[in-house]
Amino acid sequence: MAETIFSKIIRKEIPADIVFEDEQVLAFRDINPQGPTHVLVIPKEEIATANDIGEEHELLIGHMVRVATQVAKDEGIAEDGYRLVVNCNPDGGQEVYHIHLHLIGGRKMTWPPG
Ligand code: DGP
Repeated sequence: MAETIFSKIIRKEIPADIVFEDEQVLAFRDINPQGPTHVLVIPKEEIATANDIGEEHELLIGHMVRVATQVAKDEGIAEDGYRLVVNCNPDGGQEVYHIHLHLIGGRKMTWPPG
């Protein structure tokens, strides 16, 4: 896959407001927040889209979800609630082709999404 701007954020070549990092994942604040809390959780491994998740990624994807829920608790939005979103390909609204989990909260959200 072609490298994206998220690879540069992982390598710290461009700045980001990082809220969590370990060997497998990085979590940082979205540059265009859709709520008072909007954090992206990304794997350090380059996986382009949800369609590219293989059996070998199951633990990694589970880890991303657990990190997102821990960040939600750290941000103080867990009890009120939040949304976890993975946009896939053009119809899903994906703009950056390095898979990422959006954690959005701090406001009441509507359903269905637009
Ligand atoms: P998506 O549409 O699901 O591909 O979301 C991509 C998100 O990435 C979008 O909400 C804006 C965010 N984003 C894009 N470039 C940057 C960047 O350079 N820094 C940060 N922090 N976020 C970015």
